[in-house]
Amino acid sequence: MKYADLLSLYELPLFELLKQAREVHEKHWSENEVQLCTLLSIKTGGCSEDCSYCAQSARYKSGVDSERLMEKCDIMKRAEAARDSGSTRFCMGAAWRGVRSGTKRFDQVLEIIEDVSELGMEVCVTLGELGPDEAKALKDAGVTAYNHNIDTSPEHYPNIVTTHTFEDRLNTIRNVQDAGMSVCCGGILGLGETYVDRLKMLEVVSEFNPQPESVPINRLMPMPGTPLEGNNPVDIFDVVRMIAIARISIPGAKVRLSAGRTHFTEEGQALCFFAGANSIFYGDKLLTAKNPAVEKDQNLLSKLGLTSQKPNRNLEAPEAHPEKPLQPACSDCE
Ligand code: SAM
Ligand code: DTB
Ligand code: SF4
Repeated sequence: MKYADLLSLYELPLFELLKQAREVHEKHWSENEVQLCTLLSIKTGGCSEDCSYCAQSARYKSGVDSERLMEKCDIMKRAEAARDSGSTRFCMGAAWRGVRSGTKRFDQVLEIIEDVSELGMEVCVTLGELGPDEAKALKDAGVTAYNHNIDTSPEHYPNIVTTHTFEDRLNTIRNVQDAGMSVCCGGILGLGETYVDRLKMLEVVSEFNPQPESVPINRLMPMPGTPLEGNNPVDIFDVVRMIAIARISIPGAKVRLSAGRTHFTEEGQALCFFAGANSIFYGDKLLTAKNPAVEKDQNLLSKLGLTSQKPNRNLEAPEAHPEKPLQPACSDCE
């Protein structure tokens, strides 16, 4: 959806926007279901990149130590526990700039994915930058979806990260699509961006062809020691507004209410679900930051009459729109 149309949605009175988002939501997601995803940091800290929101960058004194890649058997135990607690998607994150075929650590990750994918959950990974070969190898190993966020608008991105570019992010997303994996791509609210940046971020994500299978909306969790530790929290109504606009502009995607829920009230979260959020991270830890306890989330979902979505291991990457051009891999290709 183009910026002008997103802006028209943004300018609506909140209840009118919610009404429109709800209509789209009911048409595409009539089941009152929420997907429960468990996140596990399989390689924490020590990252070469300088993303100014991230506690895992080696450049900041955030108190997050650099750890080695977790052992496969430990990951399997966590994946089995996630499945047993009702999660239908298991997302593994690594604090790397990216991965390269032919390296020991990439081979180890492929082995881990092969085993996790036997458990019957959707498998999502977020490992940073990928080339075409790496993307294909991940798909063959059993990855359902690859998470790679653009995080903010192309214009604001260089204010947040300097060690890689917005175009680098788009190239990886193109490689993921070409390999036939689903794309999970969203961003963070609270990076000092304007509402224009937020809408431009949604313009880029909603104009992907095919559109992403899932769209995480994170509210910045200000991490001590990072450059953004003192940022003001984004108002919950602004979060709700972005979820509603994401729902309308990317109707078939799971919109994931991601980082930041520990600071939201139950009423705030209920409004996010009403606006079109239909997926959450489930389990008391995100990568390094806190997430609500499982019992608390179960209680909230039950109070709202929401149930958990079944896994869809045969999930196909969304089809590209035949009459629209594929988005260019980077601006050099336009
Ligand atoms: N290194 C990989 C990458 O950059 O894509 C994967 C891990 S990275 C931590 C995954 C995503 O987590 C980021 O793109 C960002 O959207 C989100 N994230 C990281 N730190 C956050 C924070 N403090 N608050 C909210 N979201 C955060
Ligand atoms: C996403 O968009 N949010 C998740 C997941 N993808 C990998 C990560 C949130 C990280 C929050 C900060 C932390 O735990 O360090
Ligand atoms: Fe590294 Fe990813 Fe954190 Fe950036 S967001 S510092 S690439 S782990």
